[in-house]
Amino acid sequence: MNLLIKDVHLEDNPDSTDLRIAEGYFTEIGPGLEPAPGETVVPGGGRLVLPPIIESHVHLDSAMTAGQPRWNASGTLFEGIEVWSERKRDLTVADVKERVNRAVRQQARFGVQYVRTHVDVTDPGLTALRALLELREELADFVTLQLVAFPQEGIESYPNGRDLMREAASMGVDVIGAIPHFEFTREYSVSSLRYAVDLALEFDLLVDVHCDETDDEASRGLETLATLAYENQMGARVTASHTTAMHSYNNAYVNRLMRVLTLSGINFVSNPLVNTHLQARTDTYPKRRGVTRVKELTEAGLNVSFGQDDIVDPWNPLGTGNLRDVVFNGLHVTQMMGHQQIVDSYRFITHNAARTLNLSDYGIEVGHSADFVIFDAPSWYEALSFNAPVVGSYRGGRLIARTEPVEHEVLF
Ligand code: 17E
Ligand code: FE2
Repeated sequence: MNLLIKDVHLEDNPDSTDLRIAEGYFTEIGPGLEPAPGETVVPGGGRLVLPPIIESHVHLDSAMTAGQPRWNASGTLFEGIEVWSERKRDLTVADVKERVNRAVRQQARFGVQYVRTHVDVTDPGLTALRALLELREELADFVTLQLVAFPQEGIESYPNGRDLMREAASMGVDVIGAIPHFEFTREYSVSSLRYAVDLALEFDLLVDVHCDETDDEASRGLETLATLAYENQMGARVTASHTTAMHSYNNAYVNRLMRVLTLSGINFVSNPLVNTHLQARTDTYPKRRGVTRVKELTEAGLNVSFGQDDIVDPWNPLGTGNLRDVVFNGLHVTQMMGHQQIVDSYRFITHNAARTLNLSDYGIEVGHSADFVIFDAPSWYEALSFNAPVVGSYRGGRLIARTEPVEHEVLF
């Protein structure tokens, strides 16, 4: 179907524009386009149009398991890992597929069309990975899934951890993970990162590490990861996720660290909702926020995106998949509430995340696939502040999710 979307605000452009779509691609973008024969006209009503929302960090294999077999009572990362380890023993391919199918449809409601999901491979049967590999194909028309081989219980500290990572690489994952702060020793932490980077180079894959997700200021996986990325010239192919220890590093150390971070050009993913909840659980008062230095990294020109991390699982029983909530929380907790910072913040879940995922052909441009979302608000500022729904999510020019705008009536 050929479409003419009339009168929308593209990203942060205050002027109204139109989008012409033929055979699933954008063919013309500009104001005042006239309908062509056979075209269906969709009135945009001055609403905001963004490129598809990107979830750059989530664990779909554990989605919808909160309370199974028990709840995470302490609210710590480590109890979450224990609870998941118990639940993991009962995984079947059918169980994982049923839950992930629900989770991606929930994400679709919020305009998500790209998802990088960390799949736990510290499982001798690699059950979750087998399920996700099937889903990556089955769901490809609706969502692009990027799979990370994620060693939740360690590469060096889990039986056959290295072999499981290698098997996952040969089965066809997109990204190699690691978890240096969970390894038994600092030496293991370093060698696990070397192993992960070498494996990624061997299989020509990306790297995304759960890096220093702890309040321990001595957790310094990041300097090793950035140095390996720099020395191997991997740049944007490498991502450091969480990096919450950076919140607790002393400023003199961060000043030194910033040099290699900048030289390396790696990406960062912050998960502010989850890390404000999981971190600083050993603090009394005052309590640290436990979120990486998003403002300083951004100001230094480094690429940062935001992720949800969890959808109703042992780490966040309240995760919805709606990245608007993540940006909303993230701006507050990182104190990025300047007007321009708010206006720019959709980039954390669109363009910045696209760089993290190494997407090519992302964005609303003539010649690109007609993938976009329409919010029921005229601008990102208003969409964010009034929690406006995504009224339409289009992929290849086809409507794949829609929400009726909410009507409010105040009776005085
Ligand atoms: N596993 C982990 O190591 N860290 C997290 N934040 C989650 C799972 C959600
Ligand atoms: Fe995570």
